[in-house]
Amino acid sequence: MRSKSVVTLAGVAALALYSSMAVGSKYNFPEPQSVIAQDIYDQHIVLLWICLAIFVGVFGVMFYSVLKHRKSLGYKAANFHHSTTVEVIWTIIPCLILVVMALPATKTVIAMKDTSSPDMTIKATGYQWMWGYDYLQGDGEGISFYSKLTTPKAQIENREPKGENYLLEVDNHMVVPVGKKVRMILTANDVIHAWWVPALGVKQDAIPGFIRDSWFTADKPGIYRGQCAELCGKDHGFMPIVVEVLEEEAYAQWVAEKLAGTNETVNLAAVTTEMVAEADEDNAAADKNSENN
Ligand SMILES: [Cu+2]
Repeated sequence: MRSKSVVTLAGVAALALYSSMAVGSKYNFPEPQSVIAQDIYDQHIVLLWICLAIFVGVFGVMFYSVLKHRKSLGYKAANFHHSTTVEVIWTIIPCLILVVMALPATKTVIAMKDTSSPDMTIKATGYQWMWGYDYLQGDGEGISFYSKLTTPKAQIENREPKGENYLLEVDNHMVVPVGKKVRMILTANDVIHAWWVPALGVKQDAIPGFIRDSWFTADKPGIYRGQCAELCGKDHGFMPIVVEVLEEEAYAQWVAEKLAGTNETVNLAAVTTEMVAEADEDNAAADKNSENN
């Protein structure tokens, strides 16, 4: 009877664990949307099962030993304090487990650092407390903007119910095309921040005075949200990251609109310069006239 309830309990626990591992469960990682994120996700699940096996093994042996060999059953304790064989075994087995875990992890870390031949390059700069994006190379080159939190203060101060993307919404999304290798160059303007978008498998510190890089290729169009992941001051929790992945055509349109907007500003600047130059000429002429007079 007792063993039956233990088995039932173990079954329920395993089922709960398994369902929490399901893709889309709120207890699990977000659904991976890039090769690297998928790698990280798969390894996470495998490692979790290995941890579970170790947990069950170690605690199983421990509880079995404690219960079966207790004094009330009349068990007489053995009297020894050294066993080279056992010590060698409990050193070698964990070493092997670590090696088995480290091999795929190292492969993924190396792949994460391979930022060679990207389709486009974007620089993200961390500021207290927002992100700046500069499209340095590839489609969209020349685009540059800031990205700031848009969650209303009333929600933060509990005067209004919190929205669906509470503290994970910004005014300007970082927009990229689907299926293209995007190299992210990361730096910061003041203190250390970190650019972290879990669904895309990118997490990299942004350090003032240094350039770090990472990359991702988004598998599917969509909106992926992340946060600054390095404690950077009082508004650390208020500088989210929103990456919007678009189909190639929609991306081209976004670039065209964005660049047209930039050109307008440039044209305005040119007009202003012209006006200043004209005014200067007028002034010079007036000066000359007054000199002549
Ligand atoms: Cu930050």
